[in-house]
Amino acid sequence: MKKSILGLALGFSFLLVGCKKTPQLSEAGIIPIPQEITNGSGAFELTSASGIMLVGKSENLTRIGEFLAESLRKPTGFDLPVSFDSGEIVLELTGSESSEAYELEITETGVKITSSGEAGLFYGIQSFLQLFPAEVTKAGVQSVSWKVPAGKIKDQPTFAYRGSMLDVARHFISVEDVKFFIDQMATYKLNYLHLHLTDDQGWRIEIKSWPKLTEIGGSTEVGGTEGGFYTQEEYKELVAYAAERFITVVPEVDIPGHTNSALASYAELNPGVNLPDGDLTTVNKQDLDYEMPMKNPQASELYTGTEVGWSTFSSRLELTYAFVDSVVREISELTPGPYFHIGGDESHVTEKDDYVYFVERVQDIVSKYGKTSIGWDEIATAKLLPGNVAQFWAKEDNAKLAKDQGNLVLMSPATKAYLDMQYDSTTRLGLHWAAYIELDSAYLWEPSEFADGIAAENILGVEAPLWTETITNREDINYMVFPRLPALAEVSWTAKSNRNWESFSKRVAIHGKRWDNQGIGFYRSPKVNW
Ligand code: TNX
Repeated sequence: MKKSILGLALGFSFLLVGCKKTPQLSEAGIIPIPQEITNGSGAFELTSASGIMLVGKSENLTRIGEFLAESLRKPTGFDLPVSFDSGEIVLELTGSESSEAYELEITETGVKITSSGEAGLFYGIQSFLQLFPAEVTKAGVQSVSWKVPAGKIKDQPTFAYRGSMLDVARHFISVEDVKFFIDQMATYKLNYLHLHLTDDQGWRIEIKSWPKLTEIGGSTEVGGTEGGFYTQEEYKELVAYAAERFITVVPEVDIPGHTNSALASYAELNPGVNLPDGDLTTVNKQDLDYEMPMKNPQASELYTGTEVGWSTFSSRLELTYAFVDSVVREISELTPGPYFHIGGDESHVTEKDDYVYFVERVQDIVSKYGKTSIGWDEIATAKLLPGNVAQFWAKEDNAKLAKDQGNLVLMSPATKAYLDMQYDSTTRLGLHWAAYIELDSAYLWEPSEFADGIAAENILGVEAPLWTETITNREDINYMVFPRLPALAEVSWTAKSNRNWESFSKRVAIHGKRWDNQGIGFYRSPKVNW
């Protein structure tokens, strides 16, 4: 008798484990949390008979439908045909705008995602995918019941620019690893990938008119290991891969400081000295006559350390601008997006006047090639062209200078948004010059209240940069990025009134299972009940 009761109890609990209850839509764990969620009753179940129906006119509609189908075919093993004829999952494009807003409606009999823009449709798909059981992210066909909770979502982003940056200069990051990162960005509805392509330690993008940049300047990286670079074909491949996920690449060439890799590649970019009598060993900067033909310019040594602020281009050397012109032209030709990032940070050895002169001339070059300049906040000490953007990372005064000139600010405060900052004093990777950034700290801030005098209308958006002095591969990236990138994505997508740490910490735990399924070794923050 006792035995059979025990057997019954055991059987019952197995049954409970076997058929996990579908949560309510509002509890399903979407990140970033949508602006409006209404729970429905019951659930929609995807089966081998399910299909995707497209409604609307756009060349890209089939591709967007296929993106959803492919994401679901892999774990379910279902056919999921995509057509304009039938299917209970409807993707409806109602306009031809660039709208990122969408609606998602789920009933027991069907699913409908509607937007007036392709990007909005894509974001509706991302929310929908997050509603499936965590096995949806596992490799190989999984046997679970593919239910999503019924209800309605109405959603749209708060900020237009929601980005992340990879520093591929300090350590080179392979095309495959950048693509993996792009996939993760897409999940969290981020739409700008800033690639920090050049720095003292490496030049990572092929420039056909200046080939030694990658031959020499791309050959090493921090620590002295072998470097690497993207050919123009590879860069285009990244741009296209990102674009398919509604992510725009922002290329950065960091100038006039952080330029040792270029100065090591081409001697003539270095200030030569006109030695009056041939054997002066030290020359004051004031004595240099930049307009004169140079004698004895020396290429610098390749650098594999991590100091900053010690290199600079020669601001009064005409060749500098011929060089910048070629680089901006070649990269702009490969970049359909509107922005070109000119760096401009930590030029500690550039004279103030030279710096301002340089930034102003470079903005003109960028604008000549049809792009809008973004630069680190220091560029606001120069006169900014209308529309150009200052990326705030350290100095509120610089952000204010940008605002006072009528320019927008991109918010990347190092104490909140820097993904290379350690979580705490025991973190094995990363730096801590700005702060230790635990998950709750990365989550609990509001861009429009962070810097004195910088309000929502002065802000283009939010970007989370990952500097790679200590980061060498995908595993390291994953550890620093998860779970903070989703926190920052929610800060940039969801209005402050809808954000809540308790709710986020519960939702992020659900995502932890998805990361485990993808082999993402994330930081198990003690602030979360994983
Ligand atoms: C400051 S942030 C830098 C980078 C470093 C980073 C490390 C900025 C514009 N410059 O050169 O990699 O700190 O956290």
